[in-house]
Amino acid sequence: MKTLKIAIQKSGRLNEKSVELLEHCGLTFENYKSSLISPVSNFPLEILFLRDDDIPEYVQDGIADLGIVGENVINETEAEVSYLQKLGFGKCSLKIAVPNNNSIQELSHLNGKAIATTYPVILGKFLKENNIKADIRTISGSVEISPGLGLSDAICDLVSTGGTLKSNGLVAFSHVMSSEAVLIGTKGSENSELVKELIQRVQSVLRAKETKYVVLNVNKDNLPAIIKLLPGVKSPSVVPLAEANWVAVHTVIPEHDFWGKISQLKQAGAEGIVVMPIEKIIL
Ligand code: PRT
Ligand code: ZN
Repeated sequence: MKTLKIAIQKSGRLNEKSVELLEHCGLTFENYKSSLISPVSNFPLEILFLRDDDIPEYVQDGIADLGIVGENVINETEAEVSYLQKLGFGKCSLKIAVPNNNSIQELSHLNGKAIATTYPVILGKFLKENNIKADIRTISGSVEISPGLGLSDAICDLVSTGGTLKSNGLVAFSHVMSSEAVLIGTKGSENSELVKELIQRVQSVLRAKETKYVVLNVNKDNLPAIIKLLPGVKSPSVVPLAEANWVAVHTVIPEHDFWGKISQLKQAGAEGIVVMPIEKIIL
């Protein structure tokens, strides 16, 4: 059977979460900082540890069958790959920012100005789409200090918390793209049975992260009201308790409306609510 290769970032912001995701998929491998390639002992897969910038092209050319990388890097390299699954981490936005109190406050003000970035391809397309003629200055890092040094009027860079912009006296005024880590594959790789199996495992881990397992006790009189509040995977399991007329309800609750749902359950008579993380949900 063919052994697949998956490329992940060797070190940096996506490394830890990528390794964690593969481990949660039940894959066993050594994660030595020094290794460039690590075989998985319980699945026909090898993990390649690379610079994130190289991952899209390795996957496009089939040197790796799969990769985990930010959408920003895929778009910048313009690699022809299949998007297999968004992964929900490494979230950030590519934004255009200018020094505080600057006269540049809308896109048209960028005409004739210099913008420093490490994303010349994405920025170039964005400016073209918006009919702006600006001078793109491609630099390899520390973009945020370039206006202060007089190298540019504006910057185009990734923002997550906004702390870096703030501490450099910059303010964002235009959103270029949103990005998160994605699982990509060589075009056509999605038809391979092994790749399908891996995607299924990844999806079951992601689904589990989005939900919590909840057990609560309730008097039978209040059970109909509680059940109405619980969508569950199918319907909740109801287990009798030693105390007469009381039952335990087992269900899953989506993470996004978790606290709202818990307070509704309490109001409807739920007691002794226990909440547990879920490892996987296999549908
Ligand atoms: O060595 P290698 O080439 O592999 O890594 P790298 O240094 O090129 O990338 P790395 O590890 O910094 O980032 C990897 C990926 O993480 C990026 O391609 C994005 O997809 C994603 N990501 C998410 C981010 C950020 N958030 C982020 N905030 N990448 C970079 N930043 C930087 C940004 O450039 C700026 O300097 O963080 C600063 C801003 O952060 P805030 O929180 O102050 O706004
Ligand atoms: Zn990089």
